[in-house]
Amino acid sequence: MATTQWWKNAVVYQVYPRSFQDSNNDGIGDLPGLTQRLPYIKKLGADVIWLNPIYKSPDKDNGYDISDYRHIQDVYGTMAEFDHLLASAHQQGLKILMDLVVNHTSDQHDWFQQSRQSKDNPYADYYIWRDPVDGHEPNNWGSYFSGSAWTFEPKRQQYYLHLFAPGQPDLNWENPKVRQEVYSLMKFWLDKGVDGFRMDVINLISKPAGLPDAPQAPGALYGNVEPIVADGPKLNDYLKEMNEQVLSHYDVMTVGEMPSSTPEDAINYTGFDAHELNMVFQFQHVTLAPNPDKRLGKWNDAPIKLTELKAALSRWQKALDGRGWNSLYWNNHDQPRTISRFGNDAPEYRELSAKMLGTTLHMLQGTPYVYEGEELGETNVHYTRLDQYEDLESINAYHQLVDQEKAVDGPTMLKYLANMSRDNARTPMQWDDSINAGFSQAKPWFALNPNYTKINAAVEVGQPDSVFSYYQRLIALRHNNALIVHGSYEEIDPDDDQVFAYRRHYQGQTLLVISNFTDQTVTRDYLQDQADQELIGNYSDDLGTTLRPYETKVYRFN
Ligand code: TEU
Ligand code: CA
Repeated sequence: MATTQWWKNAVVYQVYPRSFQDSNNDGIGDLPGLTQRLPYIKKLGADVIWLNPIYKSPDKDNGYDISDYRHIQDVYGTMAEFDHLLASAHQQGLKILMDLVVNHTSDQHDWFQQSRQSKDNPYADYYIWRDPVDGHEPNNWGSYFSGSAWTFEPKRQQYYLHLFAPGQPDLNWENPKVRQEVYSLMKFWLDKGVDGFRMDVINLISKPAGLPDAPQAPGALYGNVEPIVADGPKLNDYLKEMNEQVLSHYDVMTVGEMPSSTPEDAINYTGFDAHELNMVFQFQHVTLAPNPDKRLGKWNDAPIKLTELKAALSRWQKALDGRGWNSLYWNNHDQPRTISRFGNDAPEYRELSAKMLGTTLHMLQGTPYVYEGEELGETNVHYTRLDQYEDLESINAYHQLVDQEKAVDGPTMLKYLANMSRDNARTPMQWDDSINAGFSQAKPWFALNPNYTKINAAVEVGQPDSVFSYYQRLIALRHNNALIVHGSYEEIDPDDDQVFAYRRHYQGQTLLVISNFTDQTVTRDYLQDQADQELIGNYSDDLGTTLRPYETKVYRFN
């Protein structure tokens, strides 16, 4: 089936279901709650909803450990409630992407429960089992969630691989039976009418032959596998087979989460002639300030250099222009809130920088993703204590790096966690200033960001100067401008460490986007000598060559 590439004109809204809307007052978001809130997503102007995993799961990694791909997690509701959600979304002109997590399953999945019993059962080779080497783990691979990536199973006298938690054993994609199981479960959901998939760490599914040792980070096993596991030898074969056997038979959208992939990799998997995926989530703009001490990986609180952020985004814009398609995101359930990271969440600058960051991203070439709460200008929580965290990645990292490795002291690691923890993005949605922010009548599963009394949908929807209204206008601009969707990309002054400016060109029209990433007033002369039509900006008047703190403006030249 020829796809219509509808996703090129789309804006995606990401819903983390457990934190979006509770409907039965158990403190956990659920599908009926999301169904109630579809009009809000429609009002924003989004076209597609990406739903984080809602399948049966022991919830060791908030649903990214799936024990049954064909049943809904009880706390989220029933399959009938999912069917109602999908039908309601389609009635309102919204599509739904499911989250496909097939690099690994839960250790509670029946396949693994049988696989671990012996070396000769029908599921024995559904996972990656290896004999001990000199009585130890088969190699030096470390888990993303700290500790070794191997766990010993006495019943088999073997280790099994888990790039993430021990409760997330990696599937053996070399086994054709595993691939057929995946294609079958994909068809199950596509035949129900879902509109595509976001594919979890899909570029990790092909492991290097012989599982060689990783380039060891000094002194720690923590998360050192990505350099040799990402973009493995058979990834193209698997994605082409998946496309041939499943995706090409449906008019759907696919986005592959690909940690550490480069633009060249992305063209390899999503090039218009690749017949694999439509786009990737790349990580180069959200991994800019790793800790100089490699043992600490992403845990750091060094400021981001704007020139590096510009270089990362420009690299992808230029490389994929005319050859592939970008996904555009600042936020998701794994990233800290972008205002606190790339903008300024101080009260006098929060809304200005929210609008500036939104403009900077949404005027680029690609499909923009808005993560729940981003459209309200939500910020990091600024946690101060370890017991405020819920996410195993953060908690495990603290214990491994502070208690076991003694690679960093506790107070410093708490600063790093506050800056980078995924929990910053997982606090319940801020609907209004009532108790529990209108998210639930019960105590929420996870504490709200205390600023919900001031930052919430009730104060913003319908308020012309709000971040929500600004995002509505950004999305409407994209829906009504082929120049924004299809225009080529031209960066301006890559060495400018205060202002991010770029042009887009299409059929004789030019868009000029300028964003001041600082709290200083600056001037730039490339605004001076041309007639222009200002499409959007976050200040009410236009001072020409002057850019006030976090000022952003977009001009169209015909
Ligand atoms: O994330 C994979 C991934 O790249 C993140 O774990 C990221 O590397 C990590 O947060 C360090 O920056 C996907 C899901 O988005 C994440 O929520 C899951 O925990 C993970 O895979 C395992 O399924
Ligand atoms: Ca609920």
